[in-house]
Amino acid sequence: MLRSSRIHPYTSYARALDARPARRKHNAGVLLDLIGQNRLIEFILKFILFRSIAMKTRYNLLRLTCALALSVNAAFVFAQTAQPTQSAQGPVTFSEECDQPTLDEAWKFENGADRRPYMLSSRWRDNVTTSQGQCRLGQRKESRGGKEWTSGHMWSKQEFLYGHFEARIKFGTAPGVDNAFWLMSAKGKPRESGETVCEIDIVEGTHPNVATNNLHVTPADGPRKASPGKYSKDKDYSNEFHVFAVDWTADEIRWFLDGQQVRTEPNKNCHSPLAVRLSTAVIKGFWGEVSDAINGTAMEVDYVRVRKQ
Ligand SMILES: [Ca+2]
Repeated sequence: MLRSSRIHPYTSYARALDARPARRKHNAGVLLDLIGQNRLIEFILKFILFRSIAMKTRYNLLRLTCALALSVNAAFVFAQTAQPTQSAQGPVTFSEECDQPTLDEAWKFENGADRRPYMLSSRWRDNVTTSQGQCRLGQRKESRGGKEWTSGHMWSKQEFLYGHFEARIKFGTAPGVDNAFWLMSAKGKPRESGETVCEIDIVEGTHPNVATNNLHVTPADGPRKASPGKYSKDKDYSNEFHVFAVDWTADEIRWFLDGQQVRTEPNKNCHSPLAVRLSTAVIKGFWGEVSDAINGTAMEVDYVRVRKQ
C-alpha cells in the first residue's frame, strides 16, 4: 500500500477529456444510422424529393426532418453514453458491520513493524477496536516495535475473485496518517511464486480532504507499475463518512465515491483472489506533518461489504 515513490498527479477527468474525440466520432455514426433507419424521416425525405410541392413547404418539411433527426439522435446518444452512477448490486458474500467485538473470526492482524524507514508506526492487533458500530484503527504515540508510533492493519481471512467491494469510512482527524481500504493477496507480495501480483487501492488518503486510488501491478518478470488517481478535494474525508467502492470484474476495475463512478481501468492483470485490507500508518514526508495531534486519532469504518456481481 505504501511505497517509497510519491503518487504522481493524475485525474480521471483528464482521461475523460482524452476520450471525447472518439465519442464524437461514434455519435456521427449513430446519426447516419438513424437517418438511414428511421421510417418517418425517410418518408418525409422522399416526400420532399419526389412530390411536386411548393418551395416554402419543402423548406419547412426539410427543417422538420432535421429537427426530428437531431432529436432522435440526442435521445439515442444520451442513452448510449450515460455513465452508470451505481454499480450492479448482487448478493452480499461477506460483511463486516463492526457491531460485534469478534473481529478475529474473520480478520487477521499485523503485529510488528516493517523496516521501511518512512514508516513511523508499528502495527498491532490491540490498535483495532469496535465501538458504537464502528471499527476503529487507532494511532497512539508510544514506543513499540522499534517505532515511535503504533497503528493498525487488518486483512480478511477470506479471499475474493472479482466482485463489488465497499466500505463506509471516515479518516482520522490529523495529517501525517495514511488511511487505507485496499485489496491485496492475504499472503502479501509473493513475487517468488512467479505470479503477477495485484494491489487495488480503493482509497488511501489523509486529513482532511486528500483521497487517492491506485492500481499496482507487479509482473513476475518486470518492475512494479502504479496507476494512481485522485478523488475530489472538495469533500471532507475526516469529519464525514464517505462510501468508497470498486467493481472488480474480469474486464474492468471501476472506482466509486458515494455511489458515483469516478474512474475505470481495463483489467489486464488482476485475475487471482485478493483479501480485503484496512490499515492506518504514521508516515514520514508523505501525507503532511507528523505531530502530536495524531495521538488518539482513528480511522473509523462503519462497514465493509463484498457483493457478487
Ligand atoms: Ca456499522
